[in-house]
Amino acid sequence: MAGNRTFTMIKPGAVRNGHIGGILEQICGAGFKIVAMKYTQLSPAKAGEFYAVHKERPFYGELVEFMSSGPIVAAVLEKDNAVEDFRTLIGATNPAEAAEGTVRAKYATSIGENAVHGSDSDENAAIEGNFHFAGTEMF
Ligand code: FUP
Repeated sequence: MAGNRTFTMIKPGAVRNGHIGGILEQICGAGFKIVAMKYTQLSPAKAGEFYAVHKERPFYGELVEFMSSGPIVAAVLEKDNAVEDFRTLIGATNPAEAAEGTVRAKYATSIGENAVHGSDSDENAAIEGNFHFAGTEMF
């Protein structure tokens, strides 16, 4: 059965470009409820840990540098079929391939700086939410 929570980050590039408000409006307008949220900055070590699955990929170093380069908005979101519906809302990893109107089509500047993260499974949504939030910070 599909779960009802996903985890997202508004990445440093989108924050720098002034898109926090626009992105949150699109997310909430699509029916997602905010269960947890914080404005924070990842250390390189934390960013490296979050993206450890990509450790052997050529872009890993740049990814860690970018994700720790400035503040992010981290959030846990709730909706029926949250993981899949959120990935549809944000569009393809590469904004050049993202469907028109998706968050990445509107706000991402490149595949490496692609505006937002969205969990890719219910299992990872739970792991990623717990990585950023204590139980007392989720409502
Ligand atoms: P997604 O699930 O859409 O966030 O995509 P991935 O898990 O495949 O990638 C995670 C992050 O790695 C992307 F958001 C950006 C970075 N990445 C690159 O920089 N280059 C690539 O070719 C693929 C991913």
